[in-house]
Amino acid sequence: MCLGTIGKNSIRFTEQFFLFICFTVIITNVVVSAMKPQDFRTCAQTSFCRRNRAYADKAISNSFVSPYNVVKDTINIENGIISGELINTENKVSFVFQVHLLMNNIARIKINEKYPLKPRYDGVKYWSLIQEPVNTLEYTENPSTGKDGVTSLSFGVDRNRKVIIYHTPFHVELLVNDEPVIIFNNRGFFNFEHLRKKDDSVNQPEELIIQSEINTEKEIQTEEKKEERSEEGLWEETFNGKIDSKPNGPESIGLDISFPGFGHVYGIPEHASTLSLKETRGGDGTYNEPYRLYNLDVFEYDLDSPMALYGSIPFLLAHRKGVSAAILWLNAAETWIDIVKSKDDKSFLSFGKPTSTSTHTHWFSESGIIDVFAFLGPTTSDIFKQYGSLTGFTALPQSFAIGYHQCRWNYLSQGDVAEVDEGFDVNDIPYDVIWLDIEHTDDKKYFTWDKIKFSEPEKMQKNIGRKGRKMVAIVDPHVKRDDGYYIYKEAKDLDILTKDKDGKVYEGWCWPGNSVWIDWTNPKAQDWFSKKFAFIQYKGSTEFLFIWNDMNEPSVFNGPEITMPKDLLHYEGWEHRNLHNLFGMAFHSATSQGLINRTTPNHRPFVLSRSFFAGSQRFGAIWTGDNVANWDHLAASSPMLLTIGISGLPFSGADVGGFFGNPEPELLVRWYQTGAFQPFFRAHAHIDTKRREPWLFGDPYTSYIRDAIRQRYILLPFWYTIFQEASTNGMPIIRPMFVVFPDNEEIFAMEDQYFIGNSLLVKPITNQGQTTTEVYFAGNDLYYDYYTFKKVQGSGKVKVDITMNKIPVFLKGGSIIPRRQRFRRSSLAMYSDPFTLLVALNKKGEAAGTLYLDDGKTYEYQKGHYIHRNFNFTSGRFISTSFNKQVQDSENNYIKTNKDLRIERIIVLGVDRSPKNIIGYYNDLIDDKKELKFSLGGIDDIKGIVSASIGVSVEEISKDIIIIRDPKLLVKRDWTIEFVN
Ligand code: NBV
Repeated sequence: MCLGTIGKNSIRFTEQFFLFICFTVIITNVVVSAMKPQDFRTCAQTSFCRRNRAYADKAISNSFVSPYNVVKDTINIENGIISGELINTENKVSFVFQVHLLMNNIARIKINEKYPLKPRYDGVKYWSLIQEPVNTLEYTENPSTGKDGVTSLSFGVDRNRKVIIYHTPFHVELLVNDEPVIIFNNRGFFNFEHLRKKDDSVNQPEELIIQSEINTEKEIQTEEKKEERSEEGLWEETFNGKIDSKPNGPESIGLDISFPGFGHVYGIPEHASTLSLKETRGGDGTYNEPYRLYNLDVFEYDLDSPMALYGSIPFLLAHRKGVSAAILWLNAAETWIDIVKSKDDKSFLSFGKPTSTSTHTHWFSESGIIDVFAFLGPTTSDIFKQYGSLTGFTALPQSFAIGYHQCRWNYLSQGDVAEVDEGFDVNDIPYDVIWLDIEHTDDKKYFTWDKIKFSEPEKMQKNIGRKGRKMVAIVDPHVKRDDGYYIYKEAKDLDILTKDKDGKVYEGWCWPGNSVWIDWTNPKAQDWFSKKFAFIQYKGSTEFLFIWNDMNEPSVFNGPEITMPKDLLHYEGWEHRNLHNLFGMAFHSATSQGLINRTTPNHRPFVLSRSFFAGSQRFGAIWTGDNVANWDHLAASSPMLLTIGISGLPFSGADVGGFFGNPEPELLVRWYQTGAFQPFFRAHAHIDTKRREPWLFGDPYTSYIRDAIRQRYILLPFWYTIFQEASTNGMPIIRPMFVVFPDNEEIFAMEDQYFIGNSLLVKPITNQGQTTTEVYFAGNDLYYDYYTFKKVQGSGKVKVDITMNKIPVFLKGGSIIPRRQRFRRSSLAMYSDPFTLLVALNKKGEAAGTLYLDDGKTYEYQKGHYIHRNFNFTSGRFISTSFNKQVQDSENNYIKTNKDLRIERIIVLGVDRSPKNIIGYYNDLIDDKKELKFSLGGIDDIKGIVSASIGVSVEEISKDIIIIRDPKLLVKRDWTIEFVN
């Protein structure tokens, strides 16, 4: 088994690794090979999951009535908060609840015990929210408020949002234009396990255990397993021989949340599942397990599964024709979500016709409080903005970060790095970043360098930097327990290490052997760590070096489910179980702050993280972890990234080529072609795989890969513009079909094609030897083949022939896309290049688009030092105006240093007749009109642009295009181009 872990390429790095893995395998039973489902708990092996599912089963029986009622005369309405008391009529435990009506059509429900034995964790908000949300005072109490056991208020600017609180039993409806969109506790699954003493025998939720025994009988067969899920699950739980001491006993919270009339729900990443989420309790083609949110290191993960993966965002979006609604379940403890759908539900019949399917979700977390945000849209774009206003919008990255990244575990030495870097130049392939995995360190001590293989790290980085490129080095969260290692020593002395249940420093196994983990939730740790990236502290680092955070779920080789025990102790004594899912984000946050701090003026950080939570978008990009080099994993990358993107974290990608295994050349090519159209574009490979730099495959494959990467670079201005927009309005960068066409029910579940922004339609090819595919052209408008500029004939599903050199990409009529068409070695080398504007007219002969530019590096843009153009083509007039009202052009540092940036070409698609002439002028020099050179499908002009269209010959390019040559217009100025007939 140990031998099997050593591949041909790993020889250089080592016996040490070999011994370590063998050792690890022996002591921990962790094998670096296929995923083992038995390493991870199922619902039936998790006591609070069993209990809450069992509670739900009990609640749907006819005789059941939820025991939670509003206590008479406790309701109070003040400053946008409705508060009151609840009582569990069965055990007489009291709770306090608050419904906050917030700005921007958001509502929040909080429920906690009134007299908890000790405080329950309520700290997630400090990590996920950018500020305490502001209550709205725009509400009107309805006349019936307080009477008949119902409290109701209308809120929002137009008072067209409504909250209705039913007192007996307690449930809450949220309505938009008088139609309920979200209902809490509609099915009576609300279950709040109050804190109790172990010897308080009256107060144990035993009947539920008995109920769950019945429910899970079929799933649990062996004696051993029976033992694991015995009643002790309440006060102690054992999994794979590891004991969770559970000092607080049962403390879970559960609530059902229904979406009446909504047939589709999306979100709650990270799962290798479908875009439109599946049902989880019974029925054909559904899952038997709930979707699980518990950040775990699951390498070579199974597809089409609700199993937990590396990250968690407890955000769920429901969509139906005409309206969207969403919720954020603000809890970072282990969480499970059951989903069922009902057809023709009588109580909801009038809503969401014609499908009249409703979706019912059931959320339960192991600990914490109930704190749920409801986003009342009404459109998906409203929701993205509402969610971003709470948790922050994605940080605008440095521009290099959206170029192509070359990674593998590992580039073996600085010589190897230099050779790979050179390989890109020799083969005329652009790239921006070369990555170093864990082997670059001295004995897995992050912030250090292997003294022999990376003896001159600064020189190495500067050589890369000289070409306008960057490096990324890995920094994992485990720290080698070695007194000679300064990171360990300092962290120990500062007393910022995570403790075990008895208050001693927790030690576990990871890459360096015996390791400790910094407690990222401690403000002192955040502060200390964010100084570790100063160039004088991180020896051998330069401004060309950026960071990769891996293993931050955290991955602990000998921990339960390969992660931290839940009873470890963090800052202020909080148990790990309360905040497990945000631990990785806290590390990401400290790292990203470290990169910001290291320069004056500050530069934008780039930190890739594997683990994530609600709010991670503020700290950097994420990727989908250890996927596999096969066609199914390539196909799965689309729904996974679409899901993560609509959950507020748009800067994401999947390892191009697949991490495990050796992709055949065709798969690798198709993966590059797909990755070039996904937000984070990085090739990566396991240490045991064969080398796969793009030129190792020979033509035609190397050419196909070169073309795919070049397409990424041509479109960088377009990508950067969409990133900037995402950073201000929360729109996903790649968008599912339902986001762009919210009224077309046929495509609500479509996940194998998507849009970049609203303009480019992409259909990845994910089958071997495929020669045709079906593309769905939604809406009643024109589409153009992105490469030939020919109009697509037909709408709806259209069969499209495909070739090996590219995947189908189409431009939606009505869009204007900025491109830079000169091939260079990196994005920085293109910094001053002129632009080509692609104008794709719609049926009305109109188009619109934008272009955003800034220095791509600093925060100067926040002070207005950027260019943001608004392009509009109507009635034969193409006008460029500025969105930037923040500073005068004469004061704009970006404009001052980029004053000569120009438009070098405009291509207008969908024109079949030539205007008499075309004139151009600056809007403030209306008397100085110039006639512009142009042609209608002119061969020479087409020859000039054909290199940007992959594998397409001059003859194949549409003749119905106008190409305006060098209009001599500067990007920074307002101008007009007129077609004169
Ligand atoms: O650091 C080594 C790898 C890394 O290459 C990969 O991208 C991560 O997802 N890391 C996991 C740890 C080992 C995985 C088998």
